[in-house]
Amino acid sequence: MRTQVAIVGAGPSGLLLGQLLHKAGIDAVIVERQSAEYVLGRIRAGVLEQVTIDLLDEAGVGARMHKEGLVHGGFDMLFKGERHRIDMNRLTGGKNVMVYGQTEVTRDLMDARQAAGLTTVYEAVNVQVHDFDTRNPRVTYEKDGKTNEIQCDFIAGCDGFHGVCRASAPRSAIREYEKVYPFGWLGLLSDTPPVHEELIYANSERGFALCSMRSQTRSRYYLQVPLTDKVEDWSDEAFWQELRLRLDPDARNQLVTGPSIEKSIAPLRSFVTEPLRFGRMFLAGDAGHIVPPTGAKGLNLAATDVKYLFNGLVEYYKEKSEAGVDRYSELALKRIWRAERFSWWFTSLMHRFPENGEIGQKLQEAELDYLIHSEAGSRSVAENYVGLPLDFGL
Ligand code: RFL
Ligand code: PHB
Repeated sequence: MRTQVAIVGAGPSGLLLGQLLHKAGIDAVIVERQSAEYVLGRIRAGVLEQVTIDLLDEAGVGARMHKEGLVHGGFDMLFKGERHRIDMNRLTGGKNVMVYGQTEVTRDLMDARQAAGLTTVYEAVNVQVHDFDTRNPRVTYEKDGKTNEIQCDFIAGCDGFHGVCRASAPRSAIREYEKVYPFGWLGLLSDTPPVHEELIYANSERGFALCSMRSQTRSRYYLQVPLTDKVEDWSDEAFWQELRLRLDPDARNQLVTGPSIEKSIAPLRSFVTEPLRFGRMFLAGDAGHIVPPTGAKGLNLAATDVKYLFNGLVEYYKEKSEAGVDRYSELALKRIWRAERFSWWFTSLMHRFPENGEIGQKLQEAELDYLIHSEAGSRSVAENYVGLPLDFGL
């Protein structure tokens, strides 16, 4: 089989790139290791920045998001038992975020791909990338016992943190920066009304908690837990009890509990690969970087990587110029490092780090106190949370 762009991975990065390329008349084939149901079963991101919303519109898949997504103009920060609202909308001159789950974004993209009759190979085994240092790269995979080959102009590595693309880049050409945090997030999804109409980020004595949602009737909550904890250690009742203890009295009284639909533990990591281009192979999304989820940046960064890569590919095919693909890595990394900084900072501010001692705790409280009382401090949080514009600082 021959195509212009072979995309490895059918997560949000791969599907969005595929859809944008299709709209621009550029051929792409997607090869995914898992089944479509498995991809849809992963409960992940919930908050979309304006640039991501715009991109989904550009890809022609925004209709359901605008109908069902919840527009949020602020969020609460809870510390020392009190909640303080960050009025993002006012502080950023009218910007908001959209609460709409990654599962739904993925479903909308999958539906659009299917409606357009485009090829996605699911449950591909032993996917490998070859010859990306030449003008004739290839992707091979096994399916139903047969080996298949895709010849292409470019490979887009959209295969997440554990994918094959980054792992196939020559070790001498790659530099990786990593910080692993000494705790994880235990997440619980339930068909219960959210405790509050906006998100609550809580810094409590017992550790961080986040109250988020997927709709007016579906809630998503997270607790900071030690890395040694296992999901099986946490009954639903134990989760709700611990969440109550990390909230303020008002929220505690409002909290509606119920059986979990999903429960999982995710480790927290900051990670960046440089560069994001190896000859004719590019990395986009979690394949190239990971942020801790505290700032809700992972999916949004994946979307903006895809936008920069898409622009470069359009320039290549429509204007016969390599300038855009040549700049991809540099442009994307600028934005990535800014989001890495914010996610690391927000994580450091909101979680408990016993290893930093009492002084660490006092300094954290002083910083929170400064942020909510300073217009400049609050604005800095707000402008990063809603997302920096695509051309910020360029
Ligand atoms: P994905 O979603 O990991 O998709 C990669 C796909 O590649 C496939 N794959 C392969 N396919 C073929 N061959 C191989 N060898 C392959 N290896 C892997 C995988 O099966 C998969 O389908 O990466 P992508 O597309 O770059 O998307 C990134 C986002 O999923 C991620 O950044 C976000 O989920 C992060 N994230 C959040 N981001 C936000 O913007 N806002 C949030 O509120 C937010 N909350 C979160 C999050 C991530 C979380 N977890 C569990 C990591 C909350 C959590 C708990
Ligand atoms: C979520 O709803 O899953 C979510 C929301 C905000 C975050 C992280 C995750 O910062």
